[in-house]
Amino acid sequence: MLPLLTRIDHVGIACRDLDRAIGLYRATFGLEVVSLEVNEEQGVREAMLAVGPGAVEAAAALAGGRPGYVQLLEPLAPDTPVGKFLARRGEGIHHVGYGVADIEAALAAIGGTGIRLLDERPRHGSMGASIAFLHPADLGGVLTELVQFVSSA
Ligand code: V0V
Ligand code: CO
Repeated sequence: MLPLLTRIDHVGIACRDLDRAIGLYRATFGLEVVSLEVNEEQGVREAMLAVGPGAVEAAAALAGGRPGYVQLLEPLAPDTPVGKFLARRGEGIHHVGYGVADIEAALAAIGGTGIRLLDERPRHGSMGASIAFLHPADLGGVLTELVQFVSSA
């Protein structure tokens, strides 16, 4: 069961203009968008940019079908988690997402330590993953996301 966190899945970055942010990461680092989604429940339009050697292909062997990502997040409205974050702190790192093997078991274990769960049950995340958030005030000011990726293979 331990350690609960199997890998770093993504770094979530809040931005005001998603297309501009994608352009910046492409021009600066040569990163490409592998998924672009609107997630109404989370209040975001988000892009996943794969990071790593031969990111998408090589990751099949390295990380069970999922490489590391930069997740660029644009709010759908001001009254959303990312919209409020931008108003309060401006653009920048919003959260860190970690891979877990079994998100229900991880939530039960982490909840048992007293860390506040923002999601008692997993929700729908990017590229078909199951996700759940942990309260930043209980984790040194870092909004932390658990990600269980279910391979379609
Ligand atoms: C807010 N705070 C943060 C924070 N957002 N601290 C660190 N990192 C963040 N991202 C702090 C804020 O500075 C305040 O601290 C306090 O929390 C309350 O802030 P607030 O503006 O009143 O915001 P709340 O309380 O309405 O909501 C904050 C939380 C909320 C974290 C509870 O944003 C939330 O539930 N987030 C989880 C969902 C989410 O973020 N979804 C978007 C990503 P002080 O000043 O009181 O000390 S979606 C995603 O990643 C997907 C789809 C995916 O990966 O697949
Ligand atoms: Co995320």
